[in-house]
Amino acid sequence: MKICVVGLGYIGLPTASILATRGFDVIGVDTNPTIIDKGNCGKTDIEETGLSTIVDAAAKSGQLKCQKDVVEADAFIICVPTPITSEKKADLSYVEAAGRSIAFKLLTGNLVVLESTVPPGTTNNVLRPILEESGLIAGKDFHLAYCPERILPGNLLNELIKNGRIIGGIDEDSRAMAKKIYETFVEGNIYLTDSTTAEFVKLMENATRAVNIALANEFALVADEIGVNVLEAINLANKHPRIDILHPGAGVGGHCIPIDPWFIVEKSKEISRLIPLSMKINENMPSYVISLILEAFSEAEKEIIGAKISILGVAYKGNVNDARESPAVPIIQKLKYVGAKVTIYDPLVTNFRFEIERDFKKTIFESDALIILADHRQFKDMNLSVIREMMNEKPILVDGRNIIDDSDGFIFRGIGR
Ligand code: SAJ
Repeated sequence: MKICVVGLGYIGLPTASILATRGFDVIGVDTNPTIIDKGNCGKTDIEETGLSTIVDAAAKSGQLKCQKDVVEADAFIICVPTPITSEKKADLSYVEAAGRSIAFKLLTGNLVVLESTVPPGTTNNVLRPILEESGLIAGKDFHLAYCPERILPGNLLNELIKNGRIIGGIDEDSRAMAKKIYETFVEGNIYLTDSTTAEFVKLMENATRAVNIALANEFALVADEIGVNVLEAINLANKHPRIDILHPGAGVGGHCIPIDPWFIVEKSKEISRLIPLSMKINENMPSYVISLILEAFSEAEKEIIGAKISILGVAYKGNVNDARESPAVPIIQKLKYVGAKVTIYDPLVTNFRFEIERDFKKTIFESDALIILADHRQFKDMNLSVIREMMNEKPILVDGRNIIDDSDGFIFRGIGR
C-alpha cells in the first residue's frame, strides 16, 4: 500500500517514518527543500529521543522518499500547520492547499486522513468540497477521516506509538480503512467516531489543559495578593483524592495550548465564556512577570535602564528546543523597550528571534537580575551561591517557573510566592 504524507513537520515526519518502518511505501511531501533533502538522507532537526533512528531506518530501507509534489497513492495523510490569525481564527490555508494538491491525484477507492488541528466541521465542510473538485464523491468514490495527533513534545515517539487514537470517519468504510493503517503502529486503543466529534475531542483536550493552567495561574495571583505561598497551598490541596492543580508559570507557549482552544471560540462566540477568559489569563502572565521584575528592582533600589538582565531559558517549556509562542518573547521585548541590557541563554534552543549567548558564565557575569523562563533541568541544578558571587550587588532572581527552593542572598520573586 502506498501512503502519501503531506507536511513533514513535527507530526508528519515521524508518522511517515513509522509507516515506512511498518512496510508501507511512503512518499513524504513538503514545500521546504531542506526538509526534503534531510529526510531523503534519513536526517531531521527535530530533537526527540529515538526519532533520528527511525527516520534513518525509513530512508535507508527505501520505504520513505521525500519530495515536493503529491503523487498518486492509496492513502493521503495531511499533517500541515494550522496557525492562528490576528482575529484568533484558524488559518486553514495550508489544509486547503494540501487538499487541492491531493484532489489532482485522487483516484476511486483512495482514503484521505486529516491530522492537523482544526475547528469542528472542517473535514466535512472545508476539506471535503475541495477534494470533491476532483469529480469524485466522498463516501461513495473515496474515503475521508479525521485523526488528531496527541503527541506531547519531548516524548514524541513514545506517545506516537503508545497513545490511544480517535478516528473520525465521514462513514463506516472511511473509519475502517483509516483504522487499518493506524493499527499497524498504534499500541493504544483506537476509538471510532464521526469527523466533527473527533475534531471537537482534540480541541476539548487542549482547552481543558489551558483552562486548568489558567486556574493555577489565577490561584498564584490570589496567593500573592493574600500573602500565601501558592506552591505550599497547591501541594496541600492536591492531597485531596480528586484534586490535581497544575503549575502556575510565566506564561503558556507551544504550538497547541495557546492556539487550539480559540478554534472552539471561533465556532461558538456567543456561548464560550470560560475558554476565552482562561486564554486571556494565561496571555497576561508575561505582563505579570514584568511587574515582578519591576517590583524587585524597586526593592533593590536599582534602575532598570541600563541594568544587565539575564534571561535563563526561552524554550516554551522545560527540556525542549522549541521556542514557538514562547512567553519569553513578550518579556524580552518589554525589557528591551524599557532600556534594560538583555542577555539571553538557553542550552537547547538554537532558532530564536533574538541572539542567544552560548556561554552560561558570560550570561550571568556582572548581571543585575536572573529571570528563569523555562524549567530546563540545567536550571534546577544551578549552584546559586556561586552564581550570586559572579553577579552585581543586590542580585535579583525572578523564578518564572517556580523551580528554585532556596533563594538566599537574592531579592527574590516567584509566581505566587
Ligand atoms: N504550562 C504551565 N503550567 C502547567 C503545564 C504547562 O504553565 O502546569 C505551560 C508550559 O510551560 C508550556 C505550555 O503550558 O508553555 C504548554 O505545555 P504543555 O506541556 O501543557 O503542552 P504541549 O504544548 O507541550 O503539548 C500539548 C499536550 N497536551 C496536553 O498535555 C493536554 C499534548 O498531549 C498535545 O498533543 C499537544 O499539546 C498538541 O499537539 O496539541
